Amino acid sequence: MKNNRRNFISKLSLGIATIPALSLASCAQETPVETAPKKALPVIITTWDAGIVANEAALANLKSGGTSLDAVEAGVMPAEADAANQYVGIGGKPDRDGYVTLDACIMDWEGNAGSVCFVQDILHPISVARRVMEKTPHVMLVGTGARQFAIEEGFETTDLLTEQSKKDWDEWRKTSEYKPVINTENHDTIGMLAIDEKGNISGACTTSGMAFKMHGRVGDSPIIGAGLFVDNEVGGAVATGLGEAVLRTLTSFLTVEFMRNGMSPKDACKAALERLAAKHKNFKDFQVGIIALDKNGNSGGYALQGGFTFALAEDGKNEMFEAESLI
Ligand code: SD4
Repeated sequence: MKNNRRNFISKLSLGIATIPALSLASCAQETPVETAPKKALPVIITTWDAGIVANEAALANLKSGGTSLDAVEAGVMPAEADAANQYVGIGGKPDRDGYVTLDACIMDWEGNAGSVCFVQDILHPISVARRVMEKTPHVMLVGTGARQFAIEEGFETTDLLTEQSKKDWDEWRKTSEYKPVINTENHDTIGMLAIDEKGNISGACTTSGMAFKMHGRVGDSPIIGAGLFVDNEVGGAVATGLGEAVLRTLTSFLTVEFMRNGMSPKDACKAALERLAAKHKNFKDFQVGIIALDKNGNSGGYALQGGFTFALAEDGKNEMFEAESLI
């Protein structure tokens, strides 16, 4: 059930002190500031409408003894395996040359991170990203190297281009016009943040990226600091939307830094989007949404444009919300 956004806003503002706008110079501050009372843990927050199913999978994992890292991996996997979701994993819309290429990353409460970019034929890139994190001295593997590593690790190859996505690609090729539509283009990339009962935060982000992108294009989603960032002393953030704009302004890292300086998760998302908007003259032409979770389990989201939804699981509930927006 989609909630009235005002309810959520008033719910979020309860107990949160008003924080003045902070200058970048003050971002050097190291000590996290308490902004709001502790929530009952766990708390899970996920981008877009597929977030409800993702949160359920993550909660089930936590219940069976998983950590927040296990939970975010398990949480985003149903979307990767859902052929009807055309923005993640199998069924993802191909690039302009007809190839489905996937980006994913994962980060845990100890600051460990793993990422795969531009990987093909692998159903669960999030699990490959986790293996990169746990089994290699590296953070990122790309393209054929990432695919080769996945196969060596026992992942099977799968044809990810579905009939529907091929049809959409054929249709697009009639004009080959590329103009991202604010919310429908790339809708449903999964970005998830979870804090478990021990207070440990992890995050995951997985996508097939922008539909009909140039072959070889990588967006923000697998880039630590852009699509996802976690600092367990402070919190975590995930971005979705036009990856190029997020890459230019390192939105997730910036959101966490704003929380470090005392902003609530929602205010930090908003401030990071104000920065992004200030750096992009055309910011009214595209969408970016951010969700954030702090070390006390408080969470929030914000977007450039209306229509950005996220799912929040806390206090035994799992509900959709529409974020407030700058425009
Ligand atoms: C990208 N940021 O590849 C991704 C797309 C996305 O919801 O998040 N869509 O640019």
